[in-house]
Amino acid sequence: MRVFIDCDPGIDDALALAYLAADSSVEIVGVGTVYGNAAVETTTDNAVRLLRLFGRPDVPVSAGAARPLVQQPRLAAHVHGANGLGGIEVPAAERIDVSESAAEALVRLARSAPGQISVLALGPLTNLALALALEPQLPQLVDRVVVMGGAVRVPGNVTPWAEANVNNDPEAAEAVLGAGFDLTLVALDVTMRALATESWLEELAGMEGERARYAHRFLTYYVDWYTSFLGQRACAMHDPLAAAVLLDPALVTESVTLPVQVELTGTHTRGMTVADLRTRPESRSRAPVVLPTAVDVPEFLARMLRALA
Ligand SMILES: [Ca+2]
Repeated sequence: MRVFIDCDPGIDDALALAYLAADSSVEIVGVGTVYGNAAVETTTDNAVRLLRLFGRPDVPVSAGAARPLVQQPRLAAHVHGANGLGGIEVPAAERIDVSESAAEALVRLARSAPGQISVLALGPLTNLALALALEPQLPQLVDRVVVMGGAVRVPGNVTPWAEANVNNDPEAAEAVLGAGFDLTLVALDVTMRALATESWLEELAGMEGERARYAHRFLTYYVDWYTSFLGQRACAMHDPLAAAVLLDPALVTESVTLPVQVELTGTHTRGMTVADLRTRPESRSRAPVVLPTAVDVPEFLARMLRALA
């Protein structure tokens, strides 16, 4: 499988990178970065460091958008730390010289191998929206797109209604959800149930090797923040779950297929993902996306541990 990863590392982004990097059947054709969990300069530097840490130093990293299409950026230093990785210093790595933006890189790669490249989007969707503006045929040129984002039939996280990636650039998310991609939306509907629990973290703590050690340090920081949110010592594995669903759709045990739009003008609900729940396809307002509603969480967590071994 050939994958382009667009991300804002980010602690859970780091785990998603580890998950994909550990699978020798995955060719990571490029990584794009975007503001989100930290500023884009930081997420770019983190992506370069993490790819080296996880054994993929040859993957080119293209810096992407520094801000959303319309609104001002809101960074998540309170969740991911000032350096985006919980203050944990990952060894510096040399960055391959890349002159293209993330959007330009994605368009070039998609045009060069029509139908062969899958996209994993783990941050605000600004780069994908910019790529669509450059190449309106992008939905036909890429294979599958898996997006971590949205909260369709559950509460939001950054607002009562909105999930962070969508809320960080609602206009971009709306463009991507309406573009006609073969798209799976790994939303809070499932990620908030894919929790790394205390016993899982203990198992990780007992593992040897650099990857496991770093992952445990990142997650310890993340869990400290999440504990106040969840009321238990655990954290939601948003981005790695999206990576796992991309590699193996069979991890999804239940899903619905429905059109999803993003609220752009609501007084309280801007950034909310709004689904058309009507069951008659002919009444639908736009092309549907796949929304997983249940996943095999124990199997996913077992695979995550194996990826870090
Ligand atoms: Ca992310």
